[in-house]
Amino acid sequence: MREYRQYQLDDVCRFLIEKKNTLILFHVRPDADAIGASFALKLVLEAMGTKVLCACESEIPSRLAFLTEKHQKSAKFENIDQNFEFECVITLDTASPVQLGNLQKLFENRVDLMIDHHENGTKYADNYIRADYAATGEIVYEIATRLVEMGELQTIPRDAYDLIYAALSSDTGCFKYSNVSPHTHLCAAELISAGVDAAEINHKLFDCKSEKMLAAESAGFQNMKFFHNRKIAAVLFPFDLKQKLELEDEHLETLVDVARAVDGVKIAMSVRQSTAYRSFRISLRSSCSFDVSNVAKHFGGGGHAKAAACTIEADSIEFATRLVVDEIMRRWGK
Ligand SMILES: [Mn+2]
Repeated sequence: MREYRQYQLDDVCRFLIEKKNTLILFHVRPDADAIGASFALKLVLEAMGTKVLCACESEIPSRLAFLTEKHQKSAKFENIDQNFEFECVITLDTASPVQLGNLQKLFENRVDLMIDHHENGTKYADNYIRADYAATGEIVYEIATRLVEMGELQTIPRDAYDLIYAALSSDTGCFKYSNVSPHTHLCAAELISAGVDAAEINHKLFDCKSEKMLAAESAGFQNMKFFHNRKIAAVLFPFDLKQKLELEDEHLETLVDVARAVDGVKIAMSVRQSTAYRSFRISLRSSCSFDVSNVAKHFGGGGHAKAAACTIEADSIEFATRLVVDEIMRRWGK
């Protein structure tokens, strides 16, 4: 296997300064960190005279469109200008090539630089990985700040601050998760000093949900199963339920939070069947020292110690759930 170079911050900056046409890719089912970090970097590079497009397998979920609509009409790869002659490809917040979804085939060996904060990813390009950072947005802020210090960037664009704040807040559950460090708060403080309306962004990210999302959470609560003395809770969401309630995948993203909110639950999961096929999307959250990223990795997925995900093929949703619970139990206490 090819050895990839590990970049230092200044290597990343020099790389970004040299390139004049850049394609930024981020992971499927994008969250506000993937989106915020990517679009903030786009604005920073554009301020330096670089032409940049951001792209992803899927469209920006409608509840996060407020972050991007001003900056690019669509982020779905097939909708972006197909005549764009990019000279380099950078991925953000994308820990393994699989996370590029259907763009994997096209780009797997064409990524020039991966910028990420996942600890247990698969390196597929020269990289700058800061597993000590809570969000990829934290890295982009560091890059932008350094570019200003170097005199390459006059000032960080105003909208980039909002995007970076959204990235930080999103990946820390509004600064609640254990990945939050003093550095995360210091970044957030600087962003707020620069004029970010934290209350407004957090309201949009966390407090308001569409009626469809709430309908999904309510149905998910009715469909919760407990294991291991109620220390493990799983919300099962089969395809027929999704159809019955006329929901899209993006409405099912907070289901795992329902399981996580139950008093006494240490490991929460959601098991989502988004099509009629026997394929199940598993989201895992840990509220204890148990590392769920190893479980996700066992099934070909990945993530962080406290939040991870994978996709499983199984004959039924119950069986898919059982497979994951068994794998958790096998590792529990080891
Ligand atoms: Mn992230």
